[in-house]
Amino acid sequence: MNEDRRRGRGDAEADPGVSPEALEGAGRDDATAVAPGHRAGFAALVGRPNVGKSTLLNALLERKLSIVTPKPQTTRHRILGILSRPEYQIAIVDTPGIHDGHRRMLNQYMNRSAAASLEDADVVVFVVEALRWTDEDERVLDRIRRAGRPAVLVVNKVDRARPKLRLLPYIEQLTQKHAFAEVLPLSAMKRDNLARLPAVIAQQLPESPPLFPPEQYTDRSEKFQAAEIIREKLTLRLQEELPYGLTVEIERLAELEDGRLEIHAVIWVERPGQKAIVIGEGGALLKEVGRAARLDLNRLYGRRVHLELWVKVKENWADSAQALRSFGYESL
Ligand SMILES: Nc1nc2c(ncn2[C@@H]2O[C@H](COP(=O)(O)OP(=O)(O)OP(=O)(O)O)[C@@H](O)[C@H]2O)c(=O)[nH]1
Ligand SMILES: [Mg+2]
Repeated sequence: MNEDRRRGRGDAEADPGVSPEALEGAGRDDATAVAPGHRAGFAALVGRPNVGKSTLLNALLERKLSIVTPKPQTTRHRILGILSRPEYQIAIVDTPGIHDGHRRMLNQYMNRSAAASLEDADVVVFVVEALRWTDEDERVLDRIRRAGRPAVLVVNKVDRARPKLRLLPYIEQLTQKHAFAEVLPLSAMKRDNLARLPAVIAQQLPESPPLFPPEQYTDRSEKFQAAEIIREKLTLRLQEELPYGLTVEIERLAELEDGRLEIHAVIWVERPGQKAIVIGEGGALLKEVGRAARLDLNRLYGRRVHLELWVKVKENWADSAQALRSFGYESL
């Protein structure tokens, strides 16, 4: 690898032996040339629900891109996060947790989109929870075996593992199940042992120039992220089955004369009874959700947001192909 070439302009300027002409040349090279041996490709984060895939994506990108809640089946779409470094570019795909036992069309969509990401990836990052192994994990591993892709095993939530000594036999058992390219115990939440993961993933990618412009960090629009933020706040506050029966649609996004951004969002629920629960006593729950969402939206758009929320009913939308399509759950 040509270290001089990869060195930033700042380093060269600090070197008194470098002429101004040479500095000009170095600047141009850095802007256009791809480092020799540069790697690029797709890495899919897969696993059963709630193991911490979205937390891991956000931690790797050091920004909140994918929503996170303590409830399973939070992520419903593939979400791409792009990590660009001089030596590699990893297109990391967060996927819905692969799950059993739910027969609705929405669940099928979620599982299909996770499976498609797994099959299309250059490398699979199989995320499991430290000291836990369930039938659902086993079935995800089956899919990984069938896809025949190189797989890195991430044992997440090690901060919670007690006693720590049990981690070794746990990991030993998993490595006997499959020939993982690498095994990494870490904590996505605490960022423990996270630093090595990008290079470990990149090692499994083909040599290739970058696939995306270096400044691009996702393929998802701000509008998509806005709807997700509202769904996250609802999911955090609603109990039991309700979060699974709602979806959020941004109906209007417009700039106001005072420079604020006006966002109108519709929260679609499946039954009239659910509407009252989402609104809450005297509108209290909706107000609280709106307040929490607005804080994140201000940050997302870098300016003040005026948010209005409506709750509407579309009977059994999660089982209607047409409704799913219109809400952005593309059929695969
Ligand atoms: N203690 C601990 N909790 C974590 C860690 N990583 C994630 N969590 C928590 O686990 C829960 C689920 O995290 P998510 O990132 O939403 O999990 P997911 O795999 O994306 O879940 P789905 O989208 O439902 O498939 C959240 O409450 C996270 O805060 C970790 O390293 N340690
Ligand atoms: Mg998720």
